Amino acid sequence: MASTSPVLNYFSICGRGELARLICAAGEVPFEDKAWAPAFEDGGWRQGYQAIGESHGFPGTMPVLEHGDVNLFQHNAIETYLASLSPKYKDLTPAQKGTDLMFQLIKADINSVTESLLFKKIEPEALPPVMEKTLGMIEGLLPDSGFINGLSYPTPADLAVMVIAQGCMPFQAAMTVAGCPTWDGLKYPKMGRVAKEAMAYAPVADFLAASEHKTLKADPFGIMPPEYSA
Ligand SMILES: N[C@@H](CCC(=O)N[C@@H](CS)C(=O)NCC(=O)O)C(=O)O
Repeated sequence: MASTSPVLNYFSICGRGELARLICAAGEVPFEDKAWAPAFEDGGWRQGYQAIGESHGFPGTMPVLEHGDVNLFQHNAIETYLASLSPKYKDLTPAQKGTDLMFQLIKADINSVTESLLFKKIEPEALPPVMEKTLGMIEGLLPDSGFINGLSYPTPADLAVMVIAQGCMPFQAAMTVAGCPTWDGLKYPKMGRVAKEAMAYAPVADFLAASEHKTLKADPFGIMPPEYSA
């Protein structure tokens, strides 16, 4: 294994990078958070980031993880790799690891559909029925108390729920545009609880407090109401 810390290259928003950051924070994996700021300029992604992925033979997208000889794109692969480095997560059971990946992929699906709204590939009216079905399904999977894998600390599954429930771009930003935001935790109380308890877990709370660009809640398009960031 590389002796240096992994370097995560991603835009200074939540998106496909925040769960990797949170896995490092909660999983106690020291990493370098190379956040590309500002993420947007002149109405689009700020240019130049393509060279990072392309230098490794990947598409010119982010996130890209660099760790010694290991270079990865595809955000779920990056998340799982980082979890495998974690002293807290590397020895989870196959069932716990499978559950983590399932929630990571649910989060990825929600990323895709909410991003489609913000990039105007779907109309706002299309989002609420999709969210109702998907978020209702997540709510039904969550425990009444404690974390998803039954441990005293959040695993990637809980952190994925936290990203869906509290992350601005594109999750809550798109839901807000479509009139179905859920960050207040009222409609889906179990999601709200898991997200809040994951955020309160000390290593996560410390990461959020120290996060230079406040990437979880960064709102570059000014979509969210003031109460969201309060
Ligand atoms: N399949 C890749 C997709 C990565 C991706 O589309 N990243 C977006 C940001 S979330 C990006 O780099 N967009 C800029 C572009 O496509 O040029 C993954 O899951 O990581």
